[in-house]
Amino acid sequence: MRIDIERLSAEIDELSAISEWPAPAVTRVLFSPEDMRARAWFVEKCQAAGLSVRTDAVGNIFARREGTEPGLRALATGSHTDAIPNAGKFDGVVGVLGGLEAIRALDEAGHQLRHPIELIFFTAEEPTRFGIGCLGSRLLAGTLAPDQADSLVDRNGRTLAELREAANFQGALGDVRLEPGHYAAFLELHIEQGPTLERESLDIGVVEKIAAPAAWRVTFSGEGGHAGAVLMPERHDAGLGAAEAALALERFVLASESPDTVGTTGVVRLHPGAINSIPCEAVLEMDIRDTQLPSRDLVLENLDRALHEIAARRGLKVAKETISEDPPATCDPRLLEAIERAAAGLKSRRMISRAYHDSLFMARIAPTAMIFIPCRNGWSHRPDEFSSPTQIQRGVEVLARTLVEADAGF
Ligand code: HGY
Ligand code: MN
Ligand code: MN
Repeated sequence: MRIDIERLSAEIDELSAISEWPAPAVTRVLFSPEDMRARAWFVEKCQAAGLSVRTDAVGNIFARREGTEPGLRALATGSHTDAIPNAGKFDGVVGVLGGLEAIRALDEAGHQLRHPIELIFFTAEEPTRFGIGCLGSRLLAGTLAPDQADSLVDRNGRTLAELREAANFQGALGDVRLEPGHYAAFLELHIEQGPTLERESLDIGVVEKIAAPAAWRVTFSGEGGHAGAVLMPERHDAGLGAAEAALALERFVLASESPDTVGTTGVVRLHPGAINSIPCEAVLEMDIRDTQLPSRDLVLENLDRALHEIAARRGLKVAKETISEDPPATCDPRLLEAIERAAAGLKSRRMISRAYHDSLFMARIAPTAMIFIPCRNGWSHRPDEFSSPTQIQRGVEVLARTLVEADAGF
């Protein structure tokens, strides 16, 4: 079997050019013109490979090839191509286009799988549009109520329902859900988005556990006022409440016993956002994770208390909205062994994923595992994110071989 890395590298570059931001940055947000162009481009590629394609009501795309034994449940692989602002060109894309290349390589080698194979392009793994990550895979796994999803609102006040209708994603969100057992197994190839594999000069990461993200939206409200006229003792500055909250999050995370506890205040919006106006409102979006739930939830408990203490002391109102609080996912032991067999001859190790992925939700409905490849300095979510053609080729080869292993064993 031969992985055509020249073809795959050219496709990764072609897709990266469909971006709202100029190269080397990639930005491709759900429902943007770039997202829609990328979807059309991807469907054409799948059809050219002889796959039948369907799109569900939230825009998940399924490209399918039948197997030699009708009636067997499909094997599935896939990832996402949406990209946060100022991102790189490999996050998610390696799993989508690498999955396509694995299917083509098996086909070109004349290897017909017993099971049908489905390549999944998940809608909105990134939280950029609505603040919640893994929108497509949450709905597939049935962990997000369809009407709650349809009423998600973006910063321009447009709902998912409106935007998906405008994008011509047909059908009711309630029809997106797949029953547990729908797939025989799910595999996702992804860049590590961390430094471990490169630091230890390894080729393949066999992911056993996927960290659980919690995402909060916190709004402080104060009186605002003239930056010159209101003396300091009379102020109720929402911006400073927000600043204290972000530092409190850092304090609680650093105090955690678990080295895997991380916390980020990635969004801060001040209103009205004028240099000479005391912020009357500050909206924070806070991301807190760990693979150990108790460590993560202790941070959440402390943070919740601190938010109310800061607000009381500063004469502010505070409102906290839980965007998501998910449990970590454990990958299927049989698939982990299959990946290790497929990676024979390469240097691999078992590891956890600190980033979340669509596999976090696919693990709710199918035996699931992830294959990591190294990325330079562990960098991701930045334009200089990079994995070499050789690293990508090895990852795709291991994915293809693992599909063959799963085809025999599941
Ligand atoms: O944030 C994450 O972990 C993923 O890259 N969306
Ligand atoms: Mn990402
Ligand atoms: Mn990703």
